[in-house]
Amino acid sequence: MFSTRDTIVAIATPSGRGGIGVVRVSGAAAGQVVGRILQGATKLEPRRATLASVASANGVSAALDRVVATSFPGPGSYTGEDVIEISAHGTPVLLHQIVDAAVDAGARQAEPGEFTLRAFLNGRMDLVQAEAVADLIEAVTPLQARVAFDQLEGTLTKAIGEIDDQLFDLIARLEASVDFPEEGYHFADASTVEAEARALLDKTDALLLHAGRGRMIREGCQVVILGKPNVGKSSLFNRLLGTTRAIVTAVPGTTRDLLTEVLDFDGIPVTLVDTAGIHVTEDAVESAGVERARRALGVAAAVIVVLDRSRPLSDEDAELLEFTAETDRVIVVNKIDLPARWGADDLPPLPDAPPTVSVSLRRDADTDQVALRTVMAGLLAQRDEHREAPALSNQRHVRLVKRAREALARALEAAQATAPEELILADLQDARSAFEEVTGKRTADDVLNEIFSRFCIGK
Ligand SMILES: Nc1nc2c(ncn2[C@@H]2O[C@H](COP(=O)(O)OP(=O)(O)OP(=O)(O)O)[C@@H](O)[C@H]2O)c(=O)[nH]1
Ligand SMILES: [Mg+2]
Repeated sequence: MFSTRDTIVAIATPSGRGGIGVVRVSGAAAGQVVGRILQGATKLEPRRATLASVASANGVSAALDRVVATSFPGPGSYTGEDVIEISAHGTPVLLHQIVDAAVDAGARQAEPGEFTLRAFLNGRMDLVQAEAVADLIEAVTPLQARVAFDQLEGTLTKAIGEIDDQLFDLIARLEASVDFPEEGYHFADASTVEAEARALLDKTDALLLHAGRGRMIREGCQVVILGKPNVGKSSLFNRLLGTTRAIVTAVPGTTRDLLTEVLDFDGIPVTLVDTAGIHVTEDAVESAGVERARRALGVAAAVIVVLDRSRPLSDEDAELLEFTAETDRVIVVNKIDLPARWGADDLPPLPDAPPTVSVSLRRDADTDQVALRTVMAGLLAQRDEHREAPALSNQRHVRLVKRAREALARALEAAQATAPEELILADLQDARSAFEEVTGKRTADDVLNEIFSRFCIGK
């Protein structure tokens, strides 16, 4: 890994043009570096915006721009080090020249995520919060931003911290019992250990309870539209997106490949997939599309099965209903503006009783629109879920908390069987180390590399 002692510099604002662009410098030599490239401001007062000019380090060239420089002395800064932010005009060439000037003056170009890595290494934030910075920057829906911001504010850190404190306390008492057996006195008797292990397990379960939804908010999900040819899949796709993205024609087999678009559905980024109509075909291109449609089902969080009420139900419909039975699904009965050729009783028995809406995608009725949205929302919100933002959303965290949960379950089992304290201790310590990996109290270098390399430069 690169040195964490250098003074680093990078453009902190997005690439592209803007009213202002910010160059950030962090490290012990930040003051010296910036002092060499600023003109007209001999001293920057802490947290005070100062107007100055910026020039190359050797001072031979003319000034590059008029800027506003602000100094944030460590340890109270973002990185915990001395930080200086230079706000210049937001022109990429100019910002690069300022970075070059800072490099000539002794700074090093920052690696991706390096500012936040330093904040983590200097104890300004834990790993959960550092990851939340990346999530917040990447957020595309307001709910994603909120979940990330909650984590940045420390909600998950706090929840894990509480569990960790209790674990520590229990471990300490158990260790004392092991270390002083001759006292004839147990610092923690079996029933207390059992009760405490159970309480810890319950708390961990509570954390995991909404993790599924949390992941869906953070990573989004795929919803695949399936149906036999010509039932109105592409019409539905377009309707949900509110654009005419997919080609709709009266010819069956119009859609031949997968079409995907992302839409914000109640804060969840949903990748909607339109597919080729599923049926038996001799046409090589079309059958490849059908095969893809079947495969898309494999990664889908949910499916929308479209049925056409103006044509008799066929074997293809029955087959489709059968092979989607294992996935969360809704049924859209389309073309109700035309005479009905079948009714609800003609459908094969559907054990999961999927929500069903009847619509006409040719006409433009608000009632259809509302019905579709309600059904989709129900599908994505997972039944009795309350609307609180879940604490766990990151797959890395979920994996570790699950590992901690398993260790706690083993500890509880051992306590119930009044197993020797050493055995219970080993499981409790496993649980603790998993929790500490979430917050970064205990983390291998390669995990850090992996996490921070996902950032962009300047963050
Ligand atoms: N009358 C009527 N026609 C509809 C309705 N919805 C779609 N259609 C028509 O049905 C035909 C097929 O619609 P698409 O949306 O292309 O159907 P698809 O399932 O994507 O078809 P493929 O891509 O060929 O599998 C078009 O002519 C649509 O205008 C509806 O509610 N009522
Ligand atoms: Mg289509």
